[in-house]
Amino acid sequence: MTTHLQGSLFDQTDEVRLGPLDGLRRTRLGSGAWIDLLPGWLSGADALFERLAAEVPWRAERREMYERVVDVPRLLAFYGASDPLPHPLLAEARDALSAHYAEELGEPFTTAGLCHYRDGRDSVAWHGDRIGRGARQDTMVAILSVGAPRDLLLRPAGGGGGTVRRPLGHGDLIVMGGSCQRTWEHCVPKSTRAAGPRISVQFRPHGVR
Ligand SMILES: O=C(O)CCC(=O)C(=O)O
Repeated sequence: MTTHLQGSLFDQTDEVRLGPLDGLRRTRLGSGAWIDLLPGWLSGADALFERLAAEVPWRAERREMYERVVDVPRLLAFYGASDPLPHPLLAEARDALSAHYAEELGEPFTTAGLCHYRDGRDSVAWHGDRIGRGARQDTMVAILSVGAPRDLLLRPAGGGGGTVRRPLGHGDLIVMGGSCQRTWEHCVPKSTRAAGPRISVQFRPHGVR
């Protein structure tokens, strides 16, 4: 079942456009991890949501868990470095992020992973992006969210310590950097409240998954 997006009252334009990145605000989480946040980076986010929801070739995956094969509770799509992205705005966002973080990251963002959370039953469990270089090296993962806000939670790896909660949707940008993928973990928990659909676009450098 797919729920319908209740659009933002504050962003009713159909023109999809990125704002400047100079409003990014950094929060240091500890152990060399940080997040940068820019609410409402994108205007026309609802229009982009509708296009991506309708046009991306979404995959429903299944995985083995406790000796059973279960549905992965979200839809997925992945675009490698040489794959054309499904909307020109995403290439613009990737390139703007690469330029903004060029000095600090030392390499461009190249891949885009897309996740479609159809309603509050869709989720992703606690994890760090540690397939590849993120397991050993500092890196960055930038996430642009469109559609209805869902909470992204962060906590020190293995649990314990405080949890950081950021509701993300409607064109918000978060960038996880430093040691964040190694020393912290993140998740999008299921929501018992009526949650509309959200799509997240994760930009990563080559060799980080
Ligand atoms: O949807 C999000 O914002 C997080 C996605 C995520 O953590 C992942 O796919 O690895």
